[in-house]
Amino acid sequence: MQKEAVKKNDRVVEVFDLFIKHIQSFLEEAELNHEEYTNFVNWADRLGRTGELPLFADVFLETHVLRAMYTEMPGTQPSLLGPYFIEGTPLLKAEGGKPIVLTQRPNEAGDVLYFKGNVSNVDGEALGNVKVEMWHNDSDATYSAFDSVAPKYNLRGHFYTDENGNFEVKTILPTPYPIPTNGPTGEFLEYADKQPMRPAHLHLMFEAEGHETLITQVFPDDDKWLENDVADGVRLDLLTKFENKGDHYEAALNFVMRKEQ
Ligand code: MBD
Ligand code: FE
Repeated sequence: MQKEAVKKNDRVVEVFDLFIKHIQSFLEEAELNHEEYTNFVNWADRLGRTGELPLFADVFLETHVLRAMYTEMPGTQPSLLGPYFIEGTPLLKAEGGKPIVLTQRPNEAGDVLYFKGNVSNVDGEALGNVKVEMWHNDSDATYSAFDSVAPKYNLRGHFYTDENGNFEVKTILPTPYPIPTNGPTGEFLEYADKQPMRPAHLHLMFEAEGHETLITQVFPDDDKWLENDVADGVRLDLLTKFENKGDHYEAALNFVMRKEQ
């Protein structure tokens, strides 16, 4: 078999050199000894073998990538994609003048939530036909396709904004979420004395031609975990009131997309 030629990647060289430079000064400052280093390698090995590497990375690192990229930019702040996004969700359409219903089981437990919004861009233009991907957890705080017994696409789906950039979807309230504590990530939480909770949140991803894909989350503005989200995904412009209307809740938020560079 012929080996394919592998090209040197300048970005890899640049990033690896930076990584080593900072790791060296980190190791000097932390005064890590060899036993601690071995403990770390064994723990990281378990993290990989248990499939928790994406969880750990998205909880403890992703927020810093986003802050470095986006804090000073106009438009809606992105938030964490997280480890629970999956492709291939059902296309949802409004039927008979009723709102779009996010994929759910018959008699899905939880309080009904109507969530609506508008999508525009940084120039103030309304964006019709934007693909909106939405996913969130259920009343047991579990995500379909991961830690839930529900069908694969439960509480997941995608739909399109109307010609004025508006959408409305019927779902249930998301639930504050404890990240898994029974594996290496939980082991780390215990040693680091950190709590495992994320505030309740809706995951949303917006894709529009000529625009940067916006991956973000929406949080109820009265959630008790907003100030100590284990994953540090809360941003002020992503909070909104989840209003109790008696037999259902209503929430709304508008989203502003950046143009593609
Ligand atoms: C989640 O539900 C989540 O959204 C993130 C970012 C990390 C862990 C669990
Ligand atoms: Fe989540």
